[in-house]
Amino acid sequence: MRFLIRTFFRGVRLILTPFMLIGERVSRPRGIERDPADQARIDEQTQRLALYHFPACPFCIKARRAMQRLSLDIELRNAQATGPWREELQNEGGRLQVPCLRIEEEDGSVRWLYESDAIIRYLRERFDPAQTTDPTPAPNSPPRS
Ligand SMILES: N[C@@H](CCC(=O)N[C@@H](CS)C(=O)NCC(=O)O)C(=O)O
Repeated sequence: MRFLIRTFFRGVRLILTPFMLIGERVSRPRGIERDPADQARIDEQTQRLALYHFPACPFCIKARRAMQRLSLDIELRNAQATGPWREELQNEGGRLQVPCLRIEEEDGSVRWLYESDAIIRYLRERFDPAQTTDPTPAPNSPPRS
């Protein structure tokens, strides 16, 4: 029975995947524009971030759209297929759930942030100039510079 249910959902996902990917592409939000020096500074910071995702997961699409809106060049690591990213997410992150943002802190320590809403909140707090007055900081958010 479990096998049938899993196969059913796998089939649904297979059918929906191209539509979701096309939808994401055609409705890609316009990213905010920064002056080149600011963007270069942000690009340097985002080198320490990586998003573990599945291409057609709706929660991942939501997180990727937030990244596009904020013009963030964050490495995407596809954890759907068996491979190093999937293993790393499971072993080091603690569970196989996407999206998950791997955050390398200034001191070299690594934090794994699960839940699309928490990820988006973290990115907005850190990189959205319009959010800097948000009175409710994300858990463990870094000090603002
Ligand atoms: N509440 C979570 C839900 C995330 C979620 O359900 N992700 C699914 C993919 S869409 C997942 O990781 N499933 C694990 C699996 O399929 O192995 C969020 O908002 O990030």
